[in-house]
Amino acid sequence: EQVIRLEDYRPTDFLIHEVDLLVCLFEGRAEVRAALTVERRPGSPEAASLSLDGDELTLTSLALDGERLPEGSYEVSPEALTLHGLPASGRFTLSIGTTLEPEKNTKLMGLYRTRGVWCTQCEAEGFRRITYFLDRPDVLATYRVRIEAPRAAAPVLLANGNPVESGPLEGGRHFALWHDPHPKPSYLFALVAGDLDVLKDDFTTAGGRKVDLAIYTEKGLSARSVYAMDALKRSMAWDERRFGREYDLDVFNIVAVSDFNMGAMENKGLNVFNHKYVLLDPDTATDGDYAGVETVIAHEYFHNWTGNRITCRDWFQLCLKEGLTVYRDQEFTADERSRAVKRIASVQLLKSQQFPEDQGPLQHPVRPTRYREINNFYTATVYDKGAELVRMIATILGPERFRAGMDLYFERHDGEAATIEDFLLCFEEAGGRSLERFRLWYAQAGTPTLSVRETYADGRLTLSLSQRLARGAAGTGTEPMHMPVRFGLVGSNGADMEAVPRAEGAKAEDGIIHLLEEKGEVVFEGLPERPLVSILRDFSAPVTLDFPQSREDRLALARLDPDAFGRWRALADLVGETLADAGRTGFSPADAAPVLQAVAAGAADEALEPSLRAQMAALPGEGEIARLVGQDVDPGRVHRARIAAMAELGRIGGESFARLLAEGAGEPFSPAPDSVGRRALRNTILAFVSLAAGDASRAERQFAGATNMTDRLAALAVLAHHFPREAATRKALERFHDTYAGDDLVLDKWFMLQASAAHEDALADVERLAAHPAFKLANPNRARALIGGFASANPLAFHRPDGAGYRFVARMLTELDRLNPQTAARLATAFRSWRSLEPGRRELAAQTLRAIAQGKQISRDLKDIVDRSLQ
Ligand code: HT7
Ligand code: ZN
Repeated sequence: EQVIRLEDYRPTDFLIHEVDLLVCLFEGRAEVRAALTVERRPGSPEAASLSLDGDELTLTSLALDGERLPEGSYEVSPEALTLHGLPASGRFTLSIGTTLEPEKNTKLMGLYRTRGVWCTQCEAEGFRRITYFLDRPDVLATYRVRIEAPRAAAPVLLANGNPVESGPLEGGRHFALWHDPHPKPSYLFALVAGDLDVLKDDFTTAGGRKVDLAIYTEKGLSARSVYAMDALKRSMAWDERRFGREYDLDVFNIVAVSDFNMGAMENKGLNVFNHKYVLLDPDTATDGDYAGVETVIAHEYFHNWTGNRITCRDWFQLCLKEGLTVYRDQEFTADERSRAVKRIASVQLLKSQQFPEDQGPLQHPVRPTRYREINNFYTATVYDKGAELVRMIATILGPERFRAGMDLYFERHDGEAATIEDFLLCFEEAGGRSLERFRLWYAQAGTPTLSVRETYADGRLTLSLSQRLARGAAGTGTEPMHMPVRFGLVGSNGADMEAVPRAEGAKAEDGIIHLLEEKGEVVFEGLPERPLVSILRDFSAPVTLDFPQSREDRLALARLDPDAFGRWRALADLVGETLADAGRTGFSPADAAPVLQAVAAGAADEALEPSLRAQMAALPGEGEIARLVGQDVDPGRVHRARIAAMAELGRIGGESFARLLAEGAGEPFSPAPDSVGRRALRNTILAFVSLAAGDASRAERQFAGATNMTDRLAALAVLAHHFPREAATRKALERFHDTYAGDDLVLDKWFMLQASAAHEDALADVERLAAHPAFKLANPNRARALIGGFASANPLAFHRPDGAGYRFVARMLTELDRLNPQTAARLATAFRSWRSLEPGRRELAAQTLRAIAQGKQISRDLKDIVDRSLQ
């Protein structure tokens, strides 16, 4: 099996300057004619052949400057079209004809058809499924695209860039011509043709360019894209304000489709979205969906500069665009909503998704150095840890110098395919600070442990810090890295103390300790009292914190820390440790009481914004608790411990929770942050209170009376998860299904909710759902709802001690793999933490993984994940 290595990177021997594409769409087939303006790169060998990538293509014609190429001057293999004896200098035109069958393309890469709509997905290597090409990100060309299609099936014809011309053709067909003046790599190519509804608007940039905005959806759904349009306009304005980045075409089009492998795609001027991240209204979408739409709309828009104008030299540099763009979308949400709430949500995501990846067999550095299948590297490490690294650069340099570094990056590399080295150099130059110890973060995989010890006597506080990185599955280095550690010293009055530190082996300035070596020490003198040490504020480095701070100090910080993130972290760490203990040895109400009381107090604290109260109230998920348990995890015990803690919390919250529930009932829906926060708080509490009382009636009432999907689904979740056998639950599930039977996005929720319901009959339920007429394995959202809901969100059932949960998932993945390897591979990562299970389950999981690996027709995507999981 071929391994691609960073060290083997070489520029191409040929440049492609222009691409002229004619795409003719017919029922059942597409014909593509590409005219490529090519030139041998000055200095490259005259004898070098040109090897163009191809995948599942049928070559129908081939010409050089209009002359058919003779036999023997080219070869065609399943992966390439290789041309020999091409001109030594000057530009020449290669004309290539191919045919494809979009209707049969279930991989959803290249040109495919979804609900009658033709659309493309080219990242990472999909363009080679449309025509033969140098399908790699460092080959930048301008594109002119003519689409011809039947007008009835496809009145809307879209491609990248600006529209040039359109008109009728014979036989009920028509055409549209598009031109994108910005040189781009092939992975940003897109076209869409279909019968779509549209929502239109416009935006005028700071420089005075009027941009026509349009969001295309399947028929009858455009009223649901109003919020997405609003999010788009806010994103455009924010990028101008915060980063000085303006949009650069006359149109910006978004198309929402039903069948899509990921969330969305940032194709130049023509973003294609999974409709889950566009379509919303209060009756069908939850507050979480609203947040998701806002984030993904912003993320794809921000790629216009970080990804499109400046792209990646090769796929090893993926974090250059993805980590940076996640950082930018996180900052957007922080500015638009609440900084503390957004930071907590990002840290929760990092810990629940990236930490297990970084601590298990799928570990890889933020910039990997080898891969077998690039699609498997769109990971939490590249995206979310990648964003943390950008955040650390901003922390190290401070806001002004960080902005200067970004400005230099945009100025210096606009129109180029860049590397992480290029990026870091901009910050070193503009920031005037060496990032030598920092750049190791990109190369060294794993979550470092930051140990902190404090001693205090006579007004003198000493903080001793040390860092350690264990070598993991990736086998990368373990050198000390530059760790910015934000901190505060909190007095008993709840205010930060002013204290000037002295440091050795570390630097301390502006509330940040810079740990550059393995060990460092910081001393504060003349303190009026022993402070509460609020460490790693803002989660300023993605580390595991080892700080044996007393429970009393942490409970005090959870009440007093003037930094909202610090309050949450102190409490969340205590809750995590308490539940990890319970997951090892069983839940003890007496041991947990002080911590759960603090949780209830956080939930009730009216000085905090509602979303933050909801975050203070939420308990970590079972996956996160299992990670904290560490070794020999029994997922059944973890589940029982968490449920017991929820019920106990409901008892402790008592009257105060009942009041919160009663006060909010009937609040009208609004997507504004405070309203969202109040719903989140009430719905978190609803589960606690219902469990404490062993009574489903509150949830039943909420379900029946809900005026929005957030409250309706939260109530249904309480019923399905905690009262699975009650007749009321069955009736509610049926009613939900019947009400929304024609709505795919809501039906996904119905599948997901049941797949993730932890109870003894869960596997039988999921098997039944897999045979439900509305279950479609070929639709990624539906497959993710059922298989992902079960394998990743239902640890109790997935990890059944008899291994039947594993075997069910293996069967489904093997079937899915034949249709859509990329989605199958992604879902298979649910097995990634199998080594930390107790021995019985560990062996069964390993057996299942080995059985998948031995499957006769296994794809490269799935095999790569399974092999690496087993290594
Ligand atoms: N850059 C996009 C990644 C993506 C993708 C990758 C592989 C296969 C299908 C895909 N669809 C989208 C999304 C993003 O990060 O913005
Ligand atoms: Zn992205």
